[in-house]
Amino acid sequence: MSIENVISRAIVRNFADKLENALRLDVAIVGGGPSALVAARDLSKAGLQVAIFERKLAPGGGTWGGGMLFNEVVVQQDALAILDDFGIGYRPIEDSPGYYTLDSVEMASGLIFGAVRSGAKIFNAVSVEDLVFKNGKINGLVINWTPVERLGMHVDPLTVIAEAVLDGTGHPSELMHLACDKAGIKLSTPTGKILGEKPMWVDSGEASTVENTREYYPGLFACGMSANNVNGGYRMGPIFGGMLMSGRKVAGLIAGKFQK
Ligand code: 48F
Repeated sequence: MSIENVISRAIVRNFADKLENALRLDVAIVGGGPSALVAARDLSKAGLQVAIFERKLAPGGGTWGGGMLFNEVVVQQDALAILDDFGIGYRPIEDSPGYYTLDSVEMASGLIFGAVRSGAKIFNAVSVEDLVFKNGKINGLVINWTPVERLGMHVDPLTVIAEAVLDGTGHPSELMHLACDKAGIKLSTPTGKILGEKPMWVDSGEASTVENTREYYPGLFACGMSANNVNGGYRMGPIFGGMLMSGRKVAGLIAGKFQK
């Protein structure tokens, strides 16, 4: 067999294996931003079968660009243990005890590497276009290639079944919108609907990102900016401790359900 065939066959077979193994998951995560990557690592370490489906070619979400493309971000003391778990470095900010800065490229690549190394699978360039909703419970995802979505090609999707689905889609809360608008689900918010993100207030937004991280309907969880948007929290800009702690919190909540 020619080397050209060896390369192509190995890629096709291994990708097919990877995708086939992900058709039935413990936890299906949508979006590969910082909160989702922390959740994926923690859930895999807890022994659960986890995959992330990320629309873009490069996972990492809003991490790469730092603040206004200055590729540094800030974290607070409470989140340092998570950075340590991933082996990501940071430096104290002079005159501001409790706050640290780090290279956003190191953070994005470190979170991705940590999630994959823990056993989570990442399917990049894959968009989640719908939910599986059976017997009053969210049961999985409907996926398609991002280029198919972008070009508006009339191509039917494939389906992934999962015990728990995590909306890590960031500001748009895409799964929560699908749940409300298409499945007619009442979320466990004061109105049953998405409350919507409020303007910038860093301290409040950081705290509410973690507080708002939870299950909003049987089988449907939210983390990171998606959770904050669903439950009406303030935005916080390029400080990432809340995102990291949200990922850790949701992993604990989901893992706890599997232990019952
Ligand atoms: O927004 P994002 O980085 O998620 P996050 O963990 O972190 C938010 C911060 O980056 C930042 C912030 C911190 O101060 O406010 O915004 O909440 O990443 C969300 C990811 O989800 C992907 C999207 O491409 C991005 O990488 N995504 C969104 N919708 C879909 C999706 C979808 N339908 N299918 C697949 N991926």
